[in-house]
Amino acid sequence: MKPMDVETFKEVYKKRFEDVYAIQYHMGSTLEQFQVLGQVLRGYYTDYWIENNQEKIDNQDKQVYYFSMEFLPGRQLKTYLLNLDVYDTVKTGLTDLGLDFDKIVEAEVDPALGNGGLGRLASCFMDSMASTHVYGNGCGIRYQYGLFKQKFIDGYQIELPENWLRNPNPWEVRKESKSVIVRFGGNVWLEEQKDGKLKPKYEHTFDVLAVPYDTPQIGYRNGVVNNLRLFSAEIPYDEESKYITSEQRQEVNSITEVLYPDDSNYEGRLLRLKQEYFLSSAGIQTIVRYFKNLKLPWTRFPEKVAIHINDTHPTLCIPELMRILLDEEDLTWEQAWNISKKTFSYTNHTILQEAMERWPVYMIESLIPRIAQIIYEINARHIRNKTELYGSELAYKTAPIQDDQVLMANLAIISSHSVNGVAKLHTEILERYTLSDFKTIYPFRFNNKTNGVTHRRWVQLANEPLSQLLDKTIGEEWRFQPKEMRLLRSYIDDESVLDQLQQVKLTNKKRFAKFVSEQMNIEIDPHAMFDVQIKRLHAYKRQLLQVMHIIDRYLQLRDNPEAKLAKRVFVFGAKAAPSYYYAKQIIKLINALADLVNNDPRINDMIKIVFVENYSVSLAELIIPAADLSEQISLAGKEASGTSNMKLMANGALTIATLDGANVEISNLVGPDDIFLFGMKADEVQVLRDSHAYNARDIYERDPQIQRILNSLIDGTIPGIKSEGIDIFNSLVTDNDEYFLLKDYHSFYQAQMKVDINYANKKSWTQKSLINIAQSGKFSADYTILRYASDIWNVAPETEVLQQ
Ligand code: DL6
Repeated sequence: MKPMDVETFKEVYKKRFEDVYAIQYHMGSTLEQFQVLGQVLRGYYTDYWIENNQEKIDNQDKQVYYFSMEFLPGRQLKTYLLNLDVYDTVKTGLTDLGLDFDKIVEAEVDPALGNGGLGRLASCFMDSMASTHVYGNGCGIRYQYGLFKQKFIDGYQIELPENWLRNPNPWEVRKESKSVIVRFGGNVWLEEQKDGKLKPKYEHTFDVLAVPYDTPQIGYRNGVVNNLRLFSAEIPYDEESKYITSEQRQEVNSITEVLYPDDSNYEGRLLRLKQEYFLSSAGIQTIVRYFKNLKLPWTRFPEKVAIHINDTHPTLCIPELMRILLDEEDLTWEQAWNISKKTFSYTNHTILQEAMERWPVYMIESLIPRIAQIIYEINARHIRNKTELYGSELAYKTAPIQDDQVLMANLAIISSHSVNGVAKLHTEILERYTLSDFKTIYPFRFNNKTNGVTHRRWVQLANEPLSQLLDKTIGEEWRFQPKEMRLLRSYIDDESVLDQLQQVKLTNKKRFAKFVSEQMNIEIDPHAMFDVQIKRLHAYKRQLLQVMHIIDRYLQLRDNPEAKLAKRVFVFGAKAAPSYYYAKQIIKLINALADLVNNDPRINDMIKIVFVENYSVSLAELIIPAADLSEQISLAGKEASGTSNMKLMANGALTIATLDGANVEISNLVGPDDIFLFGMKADEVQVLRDSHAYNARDIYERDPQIQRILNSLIDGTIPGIKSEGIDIFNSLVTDNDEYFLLKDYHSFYQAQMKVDINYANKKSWTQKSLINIAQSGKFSADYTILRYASDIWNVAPETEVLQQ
């Protein structure tokens, strides 16, 4: 990397500040300071970026394109500083200049261009691709408004628009010259050419300009700069567009205006379909243009390009590539199909039926008629070929079109060369149940790629005290090779290291407690156990199970303030989809319970509830290092993987978990003594559900502990709730408790009591924490990416990062 010393940085910064704002550098606002720092950094990294782009063309290295409707990058500044190896230089320089580094960092807007796990994973992957020398390009949408800003008013969630572009974004570069036209609607028909070939003709289409904005993705101290390209919809600058009406103008703008605020429920809205095609078409056209510059025959396309589809949302990439190859490049169907299949791969992120995308055929037909024709052809050929080989039943069951709907997962699976799940258990469930028909037809297409997280953001940056302790104890190699964190294991009996680890945790807890005191006016004791559940609010994730547990403790303490229970701070961070009424009721319940518990002198502050508003990547960076206990309590079989489980583990939290998603792998790595497992296993859940024998009311009526907890929802114990208490009570008792909370409650409670006992023994708790940290390196997204690179994308990065 280029050297940058503190004095040079200071001079460059001051000069730039004065040039831009025409005032002395120390007179500027924090936002101005951030903007100038952004510009200085940009001046520093653009050489690498240009070089990398040129090398890409010169060397013709295979490129990976990662298509995702969501990227959730968090603030970029610290990542850039760290990865460019100028973190200390810049921090010292700014401090020398009398500026507040932390405040400048906070001036950056945290772009919420994703809902949760899926978008955050995409961003971890971007960081890891650059850091492991995989030439990866992100393709997404530059939403003008990200995920809504959550406010609590009287305990209810209110959604406000999140205009993340309110300040200039110093990292992005508008590449107007690289814009492409995306065509919607109109009529299309096939016309015979002189050579006898059929070519589509279009009329009355509605054309939209897709303008790319590029943001660099800088590798960790390796000089690699990849690209995240987000497309924005604009009106084309041609003659005809002069006559565009204001409704049409609004129609264009709306395409990239807002991110759909849901991650677990499929919403068949036309605008969403437009967004999906807009991204797919713009991205694929860009790739085709790049490939054509290489001047290679089309058969070599899959040698130079791998296209990955992050969940089914960008599946229209497949018929879009087919369209271009057939209509514009004159390839035959067989040629185009072969190229396409070798190029695409797809990741499934959910088995929730309600999240599976399916679009009515009529919608696709009217919005993108040529794409509809291609999907019909894919469907017809699939049925024909597979009927011959496997019989018509299997052929029809796996067909992309069923009941006048296009099933996007089916389309993605039959048109890709690889389909992967995101944790071992999830992939097993896909193969055995959800996608078993496809497994019969394509036995070798399925594979597992357990998710990962980047330790650069989640440990090196979020937890500097821990990072310094690791450096001091095991050396710095872990920063390049997170697996080397395993070396910490040998310090399990080292009193000094254990003491220091406790100090690290306390420092982080104090930092969070200060935030809670200043921002929420709640005083929490940093010596209490910080028990954390941070994730989207969804019934299957079972925040309500934790609520039951809190009510249980509260009632016990109210009866007997001397009850032998650990002092705990329960931390929640969760947004509910605006239309998800039940989830919003649970939010209200948590807030009402917090009001009650936090202000009841009878329980001597033994319980505090902190429900942070507007949970985000930046808040996660504050909460995770402070966590003692990580709640991963979804109903087994429902959470595909989870990634907060990995981040919390890496920061020394112990996990209380069902054997769901990647919890299974965490449990195997740390061993049964260093995780608190409870509840039914996925196959037991399946058996119970299939048996139709579950009777929640029966449990409620026979079990006094559960009865007391549930009654508190309806008997006025929690004064802040109104109809929510009754509705939630009914969901559990009357509607038979879809996610088996009552069934798992006792096992959960026992595990929580075990947590209390273990927490009382500080030394052994810290030893367990140490083991969790030591084992967490295996969940580095760097290794996950290397597995995608070798098994799926067939790219061989020149990297020294060890494979797992
Ligand atoms: O793979 C990333 C992430 C997993 O860790 C979560 O377990 C899973 O729920 C989430 N899936 C989605 C599904 N969205 N849709 N559709 O967000 O993916």
